[in-house]
Amino acid sequence: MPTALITGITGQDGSYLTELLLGKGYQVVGMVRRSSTVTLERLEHIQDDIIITQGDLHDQSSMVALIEEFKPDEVYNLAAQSFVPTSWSQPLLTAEATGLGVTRILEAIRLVNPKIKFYQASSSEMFGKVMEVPQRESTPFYPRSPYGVAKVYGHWITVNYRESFDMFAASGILFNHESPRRGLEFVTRKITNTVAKIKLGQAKELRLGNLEAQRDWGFAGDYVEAMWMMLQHPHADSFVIGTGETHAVREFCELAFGYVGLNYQDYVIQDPRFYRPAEVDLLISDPTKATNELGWTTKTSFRTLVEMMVESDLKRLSKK
Ligand code: NAP
Ligand code: G4F
Repeated sequence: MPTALITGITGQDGSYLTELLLGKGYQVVGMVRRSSTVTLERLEHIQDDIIITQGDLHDQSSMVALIEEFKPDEVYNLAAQSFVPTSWSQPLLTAEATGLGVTRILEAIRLVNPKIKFYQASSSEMFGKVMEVPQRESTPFYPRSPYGVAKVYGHWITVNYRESFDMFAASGILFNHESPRRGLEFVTRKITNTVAKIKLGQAKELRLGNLEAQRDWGFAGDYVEAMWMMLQHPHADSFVIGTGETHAVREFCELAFGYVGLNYQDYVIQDPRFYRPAEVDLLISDPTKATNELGWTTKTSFRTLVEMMVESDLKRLSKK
C-alpha cells in the first residue's frame, strides 16, 4: 500500500485529493497545523480512514520528523496562505508559508529520502498581468500580488530541486478550481452562499468588488486527479491545468442568481472595499500538454459547477 503525505489536507483540495487517494488504496497521512479549534470539517466523512498528524510549513523540523516517521512514497504540498487579498495585509507571512515553506519541505525530503515524489501546488496567479493568451507552461510569469510572487518562488524552487538534485519534483500550475467545499471568502463561494441566503430570506444583498475580472474556473474534484497523474508520469515536469474557457465574475453572478429565478442586478452592489491594489484581469489556460502527456481533461462544465455550488449551499442553509 503506497503512502501519501498531504500538507493542507484540511483545505478544499486536500479533502478531494484524500478521497481520490483512498479510492486508489493509498494510506493517507495529513499534516495539520496546531489550532485551538477543530479544522477537520471537510474531512469528517473520512476522518477514520486517515492519519492526522501535526506539523507546520513554518517549522522545518516538524516536516523532517513526519517524513522520517511515515516514510511517504509521495508528498503533495497543498498547504499555503492561499487567499490573495490577505497576501497584501500579511505579505511576510505569505512569503514564509506560500514561498519559503516549499523549500522547507523540499529540504526535508532531500535530507530524509530524495526518492520521494513531490507535488507542488503552483498557481495561475503567477501569470498575473498576462504576457500571452491563453497561458501555457512557457508563458512568462508576471505576478500581481504578494501571493503570486510567493508562488513564483515556490514553482522555481521546485524546478530547481528537480534539476539540481534529480528529485521527482512536479509543479502543477492550476487555474482557479472551485466546489461546494471552497472557502467562503473566495468569490465563487461568496456568490453561491449569498444567493442561497437571499433565496431563503436570510440576506438582502451581495457586496462584491470587480465584476469584470475573468477567470478559468473548473471543478476541484477534477483537478486533484491531475495532481496524482503528474506523480505517475515517467518523469517530473510542470503542467498547466485548466478548462481552456474564461468567464467574468459578472457571468458567474448571472448564472447563480438565474438558477434560483432571480436577477443579479437587483442584489449585487459594487463595493470599493473588495477591489484589489493590483488586479489579475484575465486568466485562460491552454492545457494541451496535460491532455497530450497525462491524458487529463476537465469533466465538469462551468454551468454544472455553478449549479452544483448553489444547490449545495441551498441544501446546507435550509437545514439550519
Ligand atoms: P485552502 O482551502 O485555502 O487550503 C489551504 C490549506 O493550507 C489548509 O489546509 C490550511 O490549513 C493549510 N495551511 C495554511 N498555512 C499553513 C501552515 N503554515 N502550515 C500548515 N498548513 C497550512 O486552499 P485550496 O483551495 O485547497 O488550495 C490548495 C493549494 O493549491 C494551495 O497551495 C493554493 O495556494 C493552491 N492553488 C489553489 C487554487 C484554487 O483555485 N483553489 C489554484 C491554484 C493553486 P488550515 O485549515 O489550518 O487553515
Ligand atoms: O475568488 P478569488 O478570491 O480568487 P483569485 O484571486 O483568483 O485566487 C484564487 O485562484 C488562484 C488561481 O488563479 C489561486 F492560486 C488562489 O489561491 C485562489 O484560490 O477572486 C477571483 C476574482 C478576482 O479578480 C477578484 O478581484 O474575483 C474578483 N472579486 C470580485 N469581487 C472578488 C470579489 N473576489 C473576492 N474574493 N471577493 C469579492 O468580493
